[in-house]
Amino acid sequence: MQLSRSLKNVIIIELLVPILLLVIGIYHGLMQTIYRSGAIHTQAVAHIDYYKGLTLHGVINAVVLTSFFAVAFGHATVAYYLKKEPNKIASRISLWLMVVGTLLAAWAMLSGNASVLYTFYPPLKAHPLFYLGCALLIVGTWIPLFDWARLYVQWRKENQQSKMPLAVLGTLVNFTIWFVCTLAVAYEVLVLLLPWSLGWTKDINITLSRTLFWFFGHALVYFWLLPAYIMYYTILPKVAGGKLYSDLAGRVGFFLFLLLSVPVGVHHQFSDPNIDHNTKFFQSMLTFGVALPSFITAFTIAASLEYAGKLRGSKGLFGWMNRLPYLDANNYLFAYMISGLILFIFGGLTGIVNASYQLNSMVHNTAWIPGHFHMTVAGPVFLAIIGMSLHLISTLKGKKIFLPKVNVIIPYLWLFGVLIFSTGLMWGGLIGEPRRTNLGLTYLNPSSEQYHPAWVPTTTLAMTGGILMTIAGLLYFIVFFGTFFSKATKESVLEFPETEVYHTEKRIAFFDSFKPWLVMMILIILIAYIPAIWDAIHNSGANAPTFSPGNPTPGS
Ligand code: HAS
Repeated sequence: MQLSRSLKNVIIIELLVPILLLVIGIYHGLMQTIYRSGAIHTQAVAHIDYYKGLTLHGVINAVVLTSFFAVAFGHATVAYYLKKEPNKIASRISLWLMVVGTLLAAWAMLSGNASVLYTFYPPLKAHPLFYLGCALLIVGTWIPLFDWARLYVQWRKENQQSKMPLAVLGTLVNFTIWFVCTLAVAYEVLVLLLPWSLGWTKDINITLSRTLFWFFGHALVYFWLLPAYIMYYTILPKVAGGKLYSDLAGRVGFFLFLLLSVPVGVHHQFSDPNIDHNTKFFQSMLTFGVALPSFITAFTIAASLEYAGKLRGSKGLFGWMNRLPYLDANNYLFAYMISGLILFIFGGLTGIVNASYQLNSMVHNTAWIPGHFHMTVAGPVFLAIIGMSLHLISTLKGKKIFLPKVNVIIPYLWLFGVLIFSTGLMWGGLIGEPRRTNLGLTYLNPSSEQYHPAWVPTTTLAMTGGILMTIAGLLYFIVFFGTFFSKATKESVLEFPETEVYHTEKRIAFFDSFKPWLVMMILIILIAYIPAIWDAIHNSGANAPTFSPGNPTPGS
């Protein structure tokens, strides 16, 4: 399909900006592992201290990369499947709001005025421009949802009998979740954080801020995940050489995410004493519920891959696994997606450990947690993003992939890197290793009285994984920019490998309409969150003053 020049440029810029920033994001990832391993015993390297680096790492990789990509991929998906282009002016306004927001937040972080990590929990305070930048970035991502919804309504009128294309359903579900969850963080930023940061208010309600953040924060992880799921359902079976086992399973999965992605945020606050245990228990149960669409996906995609393997001549129960096109350089999307799926088996299982109310108290705030989330957001999410960014850049610019044989091994290198890295973190977490701590200054410094040798092997393992991940990242930059700057050899088109379905399933109106699901979504959110917000307002005690190293406890 041909795209207008305007939309093509918007998509290309939305892919390019975060991949450029990713150079900084990946560098700071490596630095984290080095600081933590005790290989260096310093507060800062090249004038960038540990927490400034960690903030840059989290914000660039987890917020900027993912949201720019979701919008770019959403534009591409909607245009491709509905055969209708998003509005030119709306898509440009959205892009520029996102770019300006990112630049403001980047200035605040790089100048050392916003070392508050990607969760920006008060009483850590950032410069007002950091909060403003985040708000603009979010508003920029809202605009496309309304435009795509308009295109979908038009399409529906013209195609009354057809099922909504699965990729479009996934995109609209994802951005609806995003819109709803970002309302809470917009309130947190505009009503609580910004006035406090501007000095208009002196202190802040910590539990309320955290509760509003996590209303957004866990739905955020599904906003990261769903573009990858759209690819697993609509592209992966095709590039594997098979068909999608069930399109209906995908629809059920996406609608379950719509219901359950938001009302689970309190599972990040099991240790917050001011929220009632009944609310925590209820949201813990809903968290097990939100694993359901992923179990459905695991089954459906495994069945689709098994079918592909059988078509390729596999024998026996698990023979299909040996027949898949793991190293086909012309079919590299398969390598990126399967590596992400393999990581997600472990990322998902560790998530279920976190969700278990009692087990959570063992792992909360330990290195186990980054071990879990690197097998999710740095697994299926990251690999799908970078694989698809390369695909879109090469097809939209009509370029051949630079170094295709190197390209196809990058995801496996990343996969092994993350497995080693996360094993180190989780092992460390189970023996008490804290997260978000420059261990090299104290616990991993033999000359410190706090030296804790039990964490030497765990952090060394994590650093080894981090080095492998960095090598994979560097190779990716070579392939991506090599492709971007090479001479165009083909016509510029928007194309996706399109999966066929294994069997035609009846159109079920319930799974082809948003209305009943939106009503259920709002009801479940109200039931889960009214008590949590009530507790956050009424049980929080006095507001807290701004954090400083000497307050609340004297810094060393
Ligand atoms: Fe999580 C903390 C629970 C999924 C990200 N999570 C985090 C944080 C992040 C994060 C960033 O309940 C840290 C936040 C912070 O900074 O404090 N998480 C879960 C649960 C799930 C889950 C139950 N998380 C994700 C995803 C993320 C993500 C997805 C990013 C994209 N998480 C938690 C909890 C905490 C938490 C607590 C708070 C912990 C604390 O105390 O702070 C579930 O959605 C997971 C369900 C997934 C599955 C896996 C299905 C497997 C599939 C692969 C199949 C493979 C095939 C290939 C088919 C059940 C789909 C086969 C072929 C071959 C060849 C082998």
